[in-house]
Amino acid sequence: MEDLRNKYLELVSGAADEAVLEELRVQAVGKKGEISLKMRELGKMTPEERQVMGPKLNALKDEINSALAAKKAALADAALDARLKTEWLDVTLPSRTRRQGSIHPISQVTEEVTAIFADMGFAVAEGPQIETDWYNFDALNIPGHHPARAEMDTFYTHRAEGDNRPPHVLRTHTSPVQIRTMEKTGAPIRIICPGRVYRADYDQTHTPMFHQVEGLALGKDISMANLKWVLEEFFSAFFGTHVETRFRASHFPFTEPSAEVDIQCSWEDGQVKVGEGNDWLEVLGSGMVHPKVLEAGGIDPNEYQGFAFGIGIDRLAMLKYGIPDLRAFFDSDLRWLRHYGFASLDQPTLHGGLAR
Ligand code: 2NL
Repeated sequence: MEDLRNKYLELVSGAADEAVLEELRVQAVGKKGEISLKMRELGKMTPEERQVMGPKLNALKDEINSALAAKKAALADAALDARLKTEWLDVTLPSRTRRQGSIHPISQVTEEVTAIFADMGFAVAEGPQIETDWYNFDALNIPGHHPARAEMDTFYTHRAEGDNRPPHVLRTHTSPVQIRTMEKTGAPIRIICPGRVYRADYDQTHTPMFHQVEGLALGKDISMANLKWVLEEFFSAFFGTHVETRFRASHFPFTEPSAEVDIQCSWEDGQVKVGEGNDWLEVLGSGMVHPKVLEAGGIDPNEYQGFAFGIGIDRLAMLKYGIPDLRAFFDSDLRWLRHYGFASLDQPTLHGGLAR
């Protein structure tokens, strides 16, 4: 037994790693280990022999287990020491600079517009970007043969083969949201509908997706005069200076009468400035909601009337922030945005540099 003890204590003390230790444990005190086999022999002994050998074997088993545990701890300590010697950390290094994001000008302008109209009692309404042709066209008194409904101008979805229902469209304006709101809440109504709209158009001044905000005010006696006041109030607040507006007679299928609205501006060295000078810039379409459109929204045109208008948000953003090129919005090139005062710019970072 003394041999057994010496053998295992020596092996344990010389073990190089945990795997070797585990092998030794199995070999010595595992179910079929040497010590365990010896313990099994106890049954064949006389009671006297057993009384001597039993405690001795148990003590040996405990001793080997303790030696295994102690060696395991020693190996772990040594491993940690080795790591501490090779791994090091320079806590005086400056932290990594993190690029700072910033709000996109389209989002910012949408928020600005929303806040100004909210002050005048307009709520925000939203709706689907994939619409039925009823909500996008028919309800707005846009007839089937109207050029806006041609494949050339509008994105249509495809139906499965044999499905003869009319295809859905990517909404070409946010007016469908206004029809849906009329149906849902009835009059009176005071809402704006900002959001993405889609037209099959792509050149220097058009992108297939752009942003629009439409407004709708319905009541017993809402007039063109209210429209003019609301728009002047809006443009003055948005551009931070009094802005004159000019109404020109126009035509839309969904309004009667209809007006295109210009804002006062000056041109200098190819730069446009809003709210001064003697030039005019066309910025929106508007009018009194057509009785057929009210009917389509479930509202009695003999009881209610009101105005509607539509403005391009991208255009507003370009005007306000002097952005001459749509690429700034859609190329995701931060250099463009930064150039126009967006993008995080020159916000100091913790270590005194500028965010890049
Ligand atoms: C434009 C034209 C306009 C409307 C949008 C509208 C919506 C309903 C009923 C009547 Cl539900 N009208 N929206 C009205 C006139 C013009 O937008 O050229 N926008 C840039």
